Amino acid sequence: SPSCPDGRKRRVCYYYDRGIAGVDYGEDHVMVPRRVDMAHALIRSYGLLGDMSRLRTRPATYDDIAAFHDRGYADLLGSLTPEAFAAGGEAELTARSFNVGEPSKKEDPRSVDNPPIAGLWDYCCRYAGGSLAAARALAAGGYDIAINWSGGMHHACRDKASGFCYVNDIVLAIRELLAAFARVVYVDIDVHHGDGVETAFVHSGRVMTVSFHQRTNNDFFPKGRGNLADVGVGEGVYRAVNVPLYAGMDDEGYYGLFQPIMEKVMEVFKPEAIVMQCGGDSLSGDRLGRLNLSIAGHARCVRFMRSFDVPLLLLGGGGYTINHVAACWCYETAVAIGKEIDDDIPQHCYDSYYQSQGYKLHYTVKKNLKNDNTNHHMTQTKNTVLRNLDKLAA
Ligand code: ZL4
Ligand code: CA
Ligand code: ZN
Repeated sequence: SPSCPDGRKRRVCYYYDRGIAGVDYGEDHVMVPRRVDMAHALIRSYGLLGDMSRLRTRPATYDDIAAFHDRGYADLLGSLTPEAFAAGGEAELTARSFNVGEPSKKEDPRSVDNPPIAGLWDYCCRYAGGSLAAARALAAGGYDIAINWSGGMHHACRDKASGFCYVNDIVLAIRELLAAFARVVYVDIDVHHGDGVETAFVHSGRVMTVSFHQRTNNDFFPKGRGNLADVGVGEGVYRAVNVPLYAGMDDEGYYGLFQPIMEKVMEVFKPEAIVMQCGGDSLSGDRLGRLNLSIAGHARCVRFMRSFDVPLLLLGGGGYTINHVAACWCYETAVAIGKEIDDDIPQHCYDSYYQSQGYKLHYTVKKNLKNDNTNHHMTQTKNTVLRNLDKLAA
């Protein structure tokens, strides 16, 4: 059972790089890196910066990135410019072969998940550098919790971009942790399946990956991934855990799965470090996700993982209603520190973004949204996962 009172203070370090806020995926793209700047501005306005050390670090290097990624793909990321892409020819063809700038509808160049953005390599090196520095801070033992809200890009593959993600900072950070810790658990509460991370460690006996996500039957991304029956391969059998959920999932149902499953994971796998991807697209009212979590419900999962008093790396991820995401990550920063913060958002540079939620951190979730998760489905899912985990118990 959890071993440390919630209220106890933890040594927390925090990575923030202002160079990420200006990154532009395109005028009407749903991914808005400025949300990390909004979260940072909130964190500062609540006075939380004084309770954490700021992680200053160099951006990741080519070699850091090529430790996991294919060199041909890293070379493409390092050399591609929007101008070269637009000029067509070899640059465009190469980029598209790595799923960068590849439109889903041939005739609509805007229908691109992974655009050839200006400053792409710099962006990747900064968010990946933050996750690597955070992992190193935990490995060195100087901190209990490390935070990088600009990281959590869980879909990036060894040799291609996917789902707005170019470099998989999570895989890089876990590899770094494995140099110091025998076993690492990865838990992913983004509304999408953490496919890139699961694939990277699907054979590993030292990394357990757990994803809670909206079901990916036909329409939801990434198609065909994250089924209850996907449990890992070889040494990794029963070390991949997938918890598919239907639309409309509320706080109570979510925690009713999260708490017993993660408690069992901690009991049978005994990880020495935890990496948590805190994608804010599982929140109620997200532009892409259809779950119905409140900020309190989302953060309760963070508080639960914190309670084990095992080195904890907190990362961002998705989140497409940017005022909700920024409020959520600010609140979760306070949870990490172990400090209560007021519901009234202090006056600061972005406060007009919070008008629609009455300038409150904890906005109200949808009351009339149908919850498609039946008690039967949730019980079945929980029991199947717990039975699989039992097979790992000695
Ligand atoms: C958009 O409005 O399911 C991109 C992407 C750009 C601008 C205008 C173009 C409109 C939603 C998404 C057409 C967009 C069509 N613009 C996008 C199979 C798809 C091919 C691309 O949170 N079209 C692909 C990826 C997912 C698909 C989700 C989640 C990341 C994370 C971690 C990645 N891709 C169908 C969709 C828009 C856009 C509006 C979009 N893309 C929604 N879902 C996807 O897990 C960071
Ligand atoms: Ca997930
Ligand atoms: Zn997502």
